[in-house]
Amino acid sequence: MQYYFKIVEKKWQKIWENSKTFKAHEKSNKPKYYILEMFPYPSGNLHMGHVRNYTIGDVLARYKIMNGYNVLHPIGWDAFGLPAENAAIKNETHPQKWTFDNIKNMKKQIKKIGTSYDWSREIITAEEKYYKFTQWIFLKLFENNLAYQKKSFVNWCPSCRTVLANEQVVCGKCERCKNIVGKKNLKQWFFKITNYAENLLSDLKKLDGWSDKVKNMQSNWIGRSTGVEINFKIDEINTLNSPKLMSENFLTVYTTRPDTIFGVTYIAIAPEHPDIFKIIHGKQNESECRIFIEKAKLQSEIIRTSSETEKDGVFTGSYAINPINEEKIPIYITNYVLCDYGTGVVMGVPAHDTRDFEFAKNYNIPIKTVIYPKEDPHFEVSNCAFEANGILKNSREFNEIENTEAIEKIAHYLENKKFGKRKINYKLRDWLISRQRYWGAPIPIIYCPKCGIIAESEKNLPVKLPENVKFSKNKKSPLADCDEFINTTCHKCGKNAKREVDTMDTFVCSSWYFLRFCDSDNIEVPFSPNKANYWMNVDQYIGGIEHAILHLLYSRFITKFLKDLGYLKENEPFKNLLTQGMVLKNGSKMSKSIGNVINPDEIIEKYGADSARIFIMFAAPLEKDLEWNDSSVEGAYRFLKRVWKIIIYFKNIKEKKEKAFSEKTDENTKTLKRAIHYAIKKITEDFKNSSLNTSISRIMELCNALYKYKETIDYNYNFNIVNEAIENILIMLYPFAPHICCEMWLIWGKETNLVFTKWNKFDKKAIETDEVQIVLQINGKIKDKLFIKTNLNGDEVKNMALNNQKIKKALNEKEIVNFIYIKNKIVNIVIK
Ligand code: ANZ
Ligand code: ZN
Repeated sequence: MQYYFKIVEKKWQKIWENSKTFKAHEKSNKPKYYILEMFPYPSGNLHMGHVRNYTIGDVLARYKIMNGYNVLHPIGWDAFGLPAENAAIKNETHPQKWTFDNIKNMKKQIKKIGTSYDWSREIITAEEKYYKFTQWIFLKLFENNLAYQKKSFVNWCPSCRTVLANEQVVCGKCERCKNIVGKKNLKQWFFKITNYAENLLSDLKKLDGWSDKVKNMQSNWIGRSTGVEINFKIDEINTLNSPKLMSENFLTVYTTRPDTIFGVTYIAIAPEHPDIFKIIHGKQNESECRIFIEKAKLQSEIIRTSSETEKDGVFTGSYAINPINEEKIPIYITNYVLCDYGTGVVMGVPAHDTRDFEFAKNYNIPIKTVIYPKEDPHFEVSNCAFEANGILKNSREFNEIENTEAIEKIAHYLENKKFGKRKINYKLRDWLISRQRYWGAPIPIIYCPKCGIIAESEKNLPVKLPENVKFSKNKKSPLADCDEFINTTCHKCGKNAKREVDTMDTFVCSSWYFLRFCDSDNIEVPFSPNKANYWMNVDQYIGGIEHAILHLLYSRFITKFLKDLGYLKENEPFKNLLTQGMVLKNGSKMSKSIGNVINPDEIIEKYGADSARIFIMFAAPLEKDLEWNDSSVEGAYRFLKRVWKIIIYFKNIKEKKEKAFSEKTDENTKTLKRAIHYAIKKITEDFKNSSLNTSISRIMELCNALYKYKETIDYNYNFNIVNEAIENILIMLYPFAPHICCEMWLIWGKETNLVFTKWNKFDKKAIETDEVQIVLQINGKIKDKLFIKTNLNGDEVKNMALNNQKIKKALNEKEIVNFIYIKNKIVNIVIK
């Protein structure tokens, strides 16, 4: 009987599929466990990153079933998005066809890995029955004033002809097509995620099952900042050529460093600031200012705020008055101040802020030191800004106060004098969801000449994507050209009206899909709260670190929002989060352009899914990058053959020579028993700690112990212990290599279903031992390992060590200077 993985894998995949083994049910006495891998974008082909992601999820899902959980393990497709549309233009296929063909192909590939998905819950976000409810979520947000329209400057990729989120702009270039991203002023739809900024931040504390790394990334993205808004009066005396500015004309700055207010030597204002034209109107350099403003507006924020970008600006001709000392200071328009953070105006303190320092150097603005380091009272800023903590000077009654304290004192002073007020700001921006593209969920909004901007009525959902549209390179969104789509009637007044032609960012689709899996067939509502409350939250979520910010933040936002509306009990979607590392080949990420892509199909064809799974789980800790290695896959395959071989060996003996099995319990039996229970203990711990890469080697060790038993005993086997070893090898190997284990389980004569077999608890007694393993070193280098009885004294150990063959050889009669023995751990022999 040979191990033909192709036959075995096909056979079991069919059995699981036909008997709906992994179909999840809400009715169960077992505790629920919801395990989810980030659903794939149907790009066309599965890559090794997918395989790693789904294998990890599958191992955990199968393990949880064995541990008595009612497991939900679903999968679906994040099917809207740009590539489908770009492919449509390039290859003249319809995005729908391109997408669904890809899904079909990738589904076949995923099934070949042997994954335990409940395929009856499969969802495709581009299907009407799904995006109907994505639109429903839009309507709910709109009803609650959390979806709004605003004209704003957005990142615009001229080649993809669409708006990009900040994170889709990498080093000022479009993440997809690598063209330089510009700015465009467009009317756009936003979700008011900023309303949830504080919750999104403070609830991070509750997420014990998330890594600090991801939590920090989220926290930095939300970017809570506490500071003061200070009003600087605009000086009127210098406005001779312009209509008099009103006396209540102020520029309000936002600063986190009120302690530096005596060091302010200019005001910097963002080019997009709404009051900018009031300030430059009629000034000598008005036209120069206008040119600068237009230029700066086209630069993306990422470029503008990069430390490499030259700090650029232009003097407005106007001045402001510092409220604390009535000093007159010039107002500059600068590229490095952004309009939509704080107030869009900054008080420039060149002595204590690096950006301000660079700017001041470029424009010959005075630099006034107001903080000195404790140890140097005569300190003056010269080569670079002094940003560290210190003591105040040149700051009147605040002199000689520590600056950390002065922040409080001056904030208090400013508030008292009504010069300003404390303010909390967030870096987090509202979520721009408008996309000027076709392949997305249409935004369910109607423009009615009589009723204005109104939401489509819930009963008219979905607002369907029309199929017959033209894709061409030069036009805007194909929807903007599709009369059949645009023209509609207003559900309020019955008059002719127009539809919104923007579609939603695909992050909207993926911000709630984990809820849909709880009730994927529901055609009335996105999910029944009962079912969602049964399954939610996701107990274990697994995906790439590249989604650590946006996808997770948006999912958390939508979950919190739906909870506030009463549809959900949980206010966090993902209890535990595992971010798996990448799959590398020769040290770099697999990519077509480098030509180092390993095709999962070929690996499975050559070695089988079980071997590929074993390799993937074995080769690296889950969160670390994994270096692809063909010979290790081959090694995994040889290991499985070894497992197969020994089980067949014992099966044959069991059948032919039943009498060869004894009941006697000797030292060998005890040793094997210890190996079995030690493995159970360790692998169970591995699962608890998500450190599964070590589990395979533990199973290998157990397998070796069984081989050793077979060789030492020579035919007089204790059947009970052999059976216990084989059973546990199969149970513990099963989550990793499910096909071969199910087959072996049958061959070994088991009639139960291995999938639902209970994971064993280890027997404490069996692993108790009076032996420990110590290492033998010479000059700190390990030469051998040795089992010794724990009660040996130093001399006895010394004797054993000096008689050890490897030590003898290494010593080679050299003089021993020192002999160190750390009890039950290390022997170190020091030689010259
Ligand atoms: C004066 C000052 C002096 C500042 C100093 C810093 C150091 P966070 O912590 O990120 O909130 N700032 C405020 N609004 C800005 C905008 N729209 N564009 C660019 N920069 C802006 O940073 C707050 C600080 O960033 C503020 O404190 C302001 O500079 C700047 F020694 O004010 B500070
Ligand atoms: Zn109307």
